[in-house]
Amino acid sequence: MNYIFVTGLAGSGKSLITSVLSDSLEEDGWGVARVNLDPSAETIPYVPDYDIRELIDSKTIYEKYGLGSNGSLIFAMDLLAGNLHAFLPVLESFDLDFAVVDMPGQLEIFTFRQSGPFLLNNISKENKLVLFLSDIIALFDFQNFISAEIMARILSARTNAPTIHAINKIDLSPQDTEKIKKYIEIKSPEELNSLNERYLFNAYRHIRKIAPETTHVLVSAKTKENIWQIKAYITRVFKGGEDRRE
Ligand SMILES: Nc1nc2c(ncn2[C@@H]2O[C@H](COP(=O)(O)OP(=O)(O)OP(=O)(O)O)[C@@H](O)[C@H]2O)c(=O)[nH]1
Ligand SMILES: [Mg+2]
Repeated sequence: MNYIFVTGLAGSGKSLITSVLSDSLEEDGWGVARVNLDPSAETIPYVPDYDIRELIDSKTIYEKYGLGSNGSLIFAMDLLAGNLHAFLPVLESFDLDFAVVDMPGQLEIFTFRQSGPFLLNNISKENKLVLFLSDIIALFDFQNFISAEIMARILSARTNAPTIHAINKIDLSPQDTEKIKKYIEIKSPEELNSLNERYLFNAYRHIRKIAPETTHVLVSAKTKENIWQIKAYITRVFKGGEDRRE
């Protein structure tokens, strides 16, 4: 089974895109498992084939150990990393083409902790792809855009997986969509106005060297615009086609 791990900024649309992308892959004839690996999720917009909250939820941790909401989630992910045997066999029992896995929006588990990369690497050593989501409204200037890019690259490097940086919610702002397209095209620091932007861009260029390939798509989970571009990349990465179910 090929794994698509949906990560990214809090509230960027990870759960909605998990639903929309799974439906869309299914419409193309693929077998898809919808997996919720977010122990802090309150409601999710799809019917999960597996839901980690059956095993552990942040609210119980919060009540039991007296941790705050962020601390509870981090503790829950540590527990999951230490107890793979409790849920991995269920995922492995799915005889399907793809698992689309909805992850928590707390990026610290991927950037500063071992649990995020450990989970991704142990759930699937080879056949995985990271779908990293940002919210177009959060990327309102170049510094925010490049910060999201850096996060996406760090995740890619730490999981050694190809990454799609999906800038979501383009339905909310056609002007910002045009602006982001220009940011994506920037190739050299000389194209930037301020010293801060140039330094950040240079930092990004260095970080890019340690990451496998990443690509960009500008999408809307709400209107489904450009979801096909995510599917095109996914099927290319996994060299899909051979085991397609009709
Ligand atoms: N307009 C618009 N709203 C969206 C889009 N995608 C998601 N949303 C909305 O954004 C809000 C957050 O979406 P979620 O899917 O819960 O986001 P999330 O990344 O899973 O959030 P956390 O798990 O809390 O980090 C919801 O109200 C969604 O309906 C989009 O493409 N356009
Ligand atoms: Mg969510």
